[in-house]
Amino acid sequence: MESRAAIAWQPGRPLELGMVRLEGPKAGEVVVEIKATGICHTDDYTLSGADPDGLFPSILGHEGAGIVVEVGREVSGLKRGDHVIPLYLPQCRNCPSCRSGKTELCTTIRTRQGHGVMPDGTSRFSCRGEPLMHYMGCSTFANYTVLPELALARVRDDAPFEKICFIGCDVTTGIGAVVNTARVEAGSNVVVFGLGGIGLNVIQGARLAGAGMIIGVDHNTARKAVAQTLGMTHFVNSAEVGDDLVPYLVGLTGGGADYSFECVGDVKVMRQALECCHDGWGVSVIVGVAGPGQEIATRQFERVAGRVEKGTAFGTAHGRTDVPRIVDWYMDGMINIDDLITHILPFERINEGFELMRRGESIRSVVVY
Ligand code: NAD
Ligand code: AHE
Ligand code: ZN
Repeated sequence: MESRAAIAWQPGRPLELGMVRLEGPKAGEVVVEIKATGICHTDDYTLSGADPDGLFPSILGHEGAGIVVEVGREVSGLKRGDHVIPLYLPQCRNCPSCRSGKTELCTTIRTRQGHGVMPDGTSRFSCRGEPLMHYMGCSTFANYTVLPELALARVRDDAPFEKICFIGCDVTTGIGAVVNTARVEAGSNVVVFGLGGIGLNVIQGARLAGAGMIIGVDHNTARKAVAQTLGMTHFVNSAEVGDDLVPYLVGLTGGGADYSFECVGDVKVMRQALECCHDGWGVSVIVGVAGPGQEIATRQFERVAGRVEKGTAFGTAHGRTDVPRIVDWYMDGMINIDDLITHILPFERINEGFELMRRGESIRSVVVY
């Protein structure tokens, strides 16, 4: 079949819109008509050429929502017409990692996804006879895409695609970082570095967890108002505080944060996030993705003093189980997605969505097909 797609032919160049060929589903696979997709910072990281795992030419996009239009043989849990959210971290429920219950990093098809191909080692996309690579196993910048059944979360039919696509990455990652990775307890003091799509979802996760102080740190004061509506209790302008940021935060929290979250992708901020934690028990969660090969510098004493650093991918969520629940939370009014989607653009304006993100003018742009 034919699919409209935004093709990343080369790093550092705008996406080229055109028609691509999509092969039908193989065993265990499903064709999804993508109705809406968010543009995530990570898509831009890969498009920039900085991502060591980036492959070209490819079809980017990993934050989508759509409808199943065709199922391959051996697909047992999905049928035509089901509403789904693609999962860049699948959940097979059977590999050693899934069975451990300790990690979200399902290993069944991870290597293939990282290499831009489907589980059988081939791509389903091509353009003028040239194969195009899949991206994070999702490729939601095409209005028809193929995914393995185990990389799709089935969700309720009445949830709006242009809102719930955001749950395919930032919402689940941000809220999951709080409730799954850190397991923040009620009354805890929380510091959130970076108030973009991720940090704002960490803030609403902290509110859901019943955190006490929820401190947001950013140099972009335009994020203060929306962060307050989501539950931020204190705003710290990192540009104004400057080099004294860590002691300032330790003072503000009365000894250090119980939990901090790095939602920027900057190794210097990761250091600040660790060092502003309370000694003896403070936990710092790294959500941001820094440049290739970068290292976090800190005094080893920070660890001796009991501060702990953890990372999280997709908020330590088990996608097929957790994503439908988060869709319910949105539909029940427990979480706010509407105020975070600042721009809804037609597919033809997808490159404008990248520009809005680079200029810090959007929180999240969503493209509808
Ligand atoms: P974003 O660009 O929308 O937001 C980043 C925010 O950080 C902005 O508000 C910016 O003003 C602020 N900022 C920049 N420098 C700062 C500094 N020195 N101190 C404080 N604030 C600063 O990005 P996003 O979409 O929220 O994503 C954040 C990071 O999370 C990215 O690195 C992204 O790739 C990563 N990410 C990780 C996962 C995961 O599973 N681990 C999932 C999605 C995104
Ligand atoms: N390829 C990058 C790392 C990218 C990365 O960390 N990706 C996150 C998701 S970001 C979504 O916006 C992730 O979940 N990774 C898990 C995995 O299995 O890769 C680099 O810098 O090397
Ligand atoms: Zn993402």
